[in-house]
Amino acid sequence: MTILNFWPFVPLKPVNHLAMDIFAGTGSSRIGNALYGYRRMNRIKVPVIITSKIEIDEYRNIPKGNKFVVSRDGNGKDREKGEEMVSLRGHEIKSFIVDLLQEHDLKTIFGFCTGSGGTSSKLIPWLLPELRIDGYVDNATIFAIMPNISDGHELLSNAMNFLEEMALLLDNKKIDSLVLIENGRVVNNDSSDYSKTNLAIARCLEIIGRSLLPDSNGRVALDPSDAKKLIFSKSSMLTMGYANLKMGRKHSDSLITGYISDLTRRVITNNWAGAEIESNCKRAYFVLRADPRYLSSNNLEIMAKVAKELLHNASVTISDYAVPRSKIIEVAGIFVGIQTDIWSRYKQLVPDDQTQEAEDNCSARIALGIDEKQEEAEHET
Ligand SMILES: Nc1nc2c(ncn2[C@@H]2O[C@H](COP(=O)(O)OP(=O)(O)OP(=O)(O)O)[C@@H](O)[C@H]2O)c(=O)[nH]1
Ligand SMILES: [Mg+2]
Repeated sequence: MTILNFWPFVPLKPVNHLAMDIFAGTGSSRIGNALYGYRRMNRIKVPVIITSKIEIDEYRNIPKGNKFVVSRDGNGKDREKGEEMVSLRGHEIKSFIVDLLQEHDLKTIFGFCTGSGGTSSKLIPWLLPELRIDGYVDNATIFAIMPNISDGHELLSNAMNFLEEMALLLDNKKIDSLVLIENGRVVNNDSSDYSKTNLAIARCLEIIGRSLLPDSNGRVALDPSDAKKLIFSKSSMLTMGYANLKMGRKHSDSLITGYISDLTRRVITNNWAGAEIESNCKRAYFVLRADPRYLSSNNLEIMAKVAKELLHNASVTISDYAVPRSKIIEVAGIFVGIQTDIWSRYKQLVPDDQTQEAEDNCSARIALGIDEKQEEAEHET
């Protein structure tokens, strides 16, 4: 007698992570915590957080063993202090990261930092080239979260120095790519606590990450090696974009198609580096995330059409990821090979002799002993 086994044999798939995400400092770690709150993210990448003792426990979505305390309470936006910290603790951090890379058999690293902070803006640009030169990774990408133009001279001039250092790293091929994310360009930017900004950034990263995984039918919307080439792009400036729409009650198919084309347009025109990407973007990758009934070939074709109309010189790839019963339609995009005027925009706001001026203003007021209240009272009369 033959025994028929009706249960299909489903081998447990080993988890093959694509990359390591390192989040250093306050802003980046909060983005990392938001990102790894999403289901299955930790099947795509391995997260690591490097930040101060007073903050480390906030990041509950990151496994304990993947967190490293580098200071007591940060470096107070002082990049010189950050550099000192790197020379004191850098090699210890490096060996912590090397162990994790080897444990997970990873050769790709994404390092997140804020361009204006004291800790991350020095640590990540030191760490990634170190790992790359020693052959521990063969693809090192820096994700730089850039300050709002309202953040004040000190932070903007930090960010300008950071950008100059990034230009050197890229030109000398010490890193493969730089992804620029300007806080002020993220939809719903909320500089009072950044929670909405961080969620929008995390959504975008989650959608792009998940688009690389097979869906429940084992289908990958895109040839995974093509997608990986695009996402782990080398020697390029990149940026991203994200837009969503909450659905109400029933909508006609044509209305939905209109919404999707509008979201695609917004992702391009409100991209996160404020760059004129229409003429200079070389490659673009879009993902539509929605209930499966909205992922029709017609809707995907409309996205491609809108993207090609706006991005004249780019090769465009469209992908999708289905979430049954989702009430939100979301579009995320990556833009490769962009050019931006970010440094000169900051420069216009930061006077050359900023520090000198600040000292003079301050000392004159104190030297003349002007009573603030007295002065105000006189203005009022
Ligand atoms: N997107 C985002 N940006 C943030 C957040 N918190 C701070 N920022 C930005 O980050 C910049 C400051 O960098 P931090 O991340 O605080 O700096 P750090 O690397 O922790 O360095 P130190 O605090 O100096 O030790 C500010 O210009 C803000 O624009 C956040 O939660 N999300
Ligand atoms: Mg900090």
